[in-house]
Amino acid sequence: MKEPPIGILHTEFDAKGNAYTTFFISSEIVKWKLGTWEVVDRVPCYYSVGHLMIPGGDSQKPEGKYMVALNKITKDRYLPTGPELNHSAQLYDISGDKMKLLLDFPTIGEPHYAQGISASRVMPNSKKFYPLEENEHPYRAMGEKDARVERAGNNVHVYMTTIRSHFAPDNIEGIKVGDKVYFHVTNLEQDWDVPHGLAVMGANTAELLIMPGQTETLLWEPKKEGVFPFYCTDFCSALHQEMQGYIRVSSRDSDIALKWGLGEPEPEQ
Ligand SMILES: [Cu+2]
Repeated sequence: MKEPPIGILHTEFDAKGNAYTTFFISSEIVKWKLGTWEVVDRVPCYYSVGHLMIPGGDSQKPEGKYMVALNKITKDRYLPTGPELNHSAQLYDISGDKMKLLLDFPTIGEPHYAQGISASRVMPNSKKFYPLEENEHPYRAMGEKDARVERAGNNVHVYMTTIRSHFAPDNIEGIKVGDKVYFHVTNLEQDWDVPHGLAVMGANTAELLIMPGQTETLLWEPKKEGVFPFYCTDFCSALHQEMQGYIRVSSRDSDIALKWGLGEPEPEQ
């Protein structure tokens, strides 16, 4: 007779009235039937198995086709890269009577628990980008022609646009120490996975991340005179490194007029 499993840890369920329980010490997964409680299958895991994940496996509607076993203790399996090693995971097909190992792979940080959801539930609800024509942000700029800088007392509003691979405007002057500069950045991209970012040297907020079609605002309060660079902070194309600009800050009493443009500053518009 087979040894009994030891070190019971975690249980998940499939859609056919079966439960799957991990045994940390005997390193195995045991499949058993609800109601009759009989053990119907056992598979060894290569290392001490922790948690299990069956999509929906802890809900009223388990999907029950695949199961992932998460394995915390994986010494000697992967390259010794430092104090912590990769953990391992095992993917099983549980659609038949017997559990079938499909894949054994390294993963990072066996979590205390993991949850899976089928792609077909996520895909219809996922957004590729925000349509620009639906952007109702009060400080949006709908195209580069709309890009501009406006002063209202000590408040300066920069209506900025981003598209691969430049900002508009990317050269600004006439900002003064003590101004509150609001960068209202509209990402003009209308494509999947092309966010742009904005970081300005000396800003208290690290960066903005602007999704395609959206407008976000970063407040920058320059404390001293000088020329300050700003950058895109989200890798957006091979020319991402060129996606930058400069803003010149003058003394409070300077009479340098507000100017902005692409490349060289252009006369006030
Ligand atoms: Cu960018």
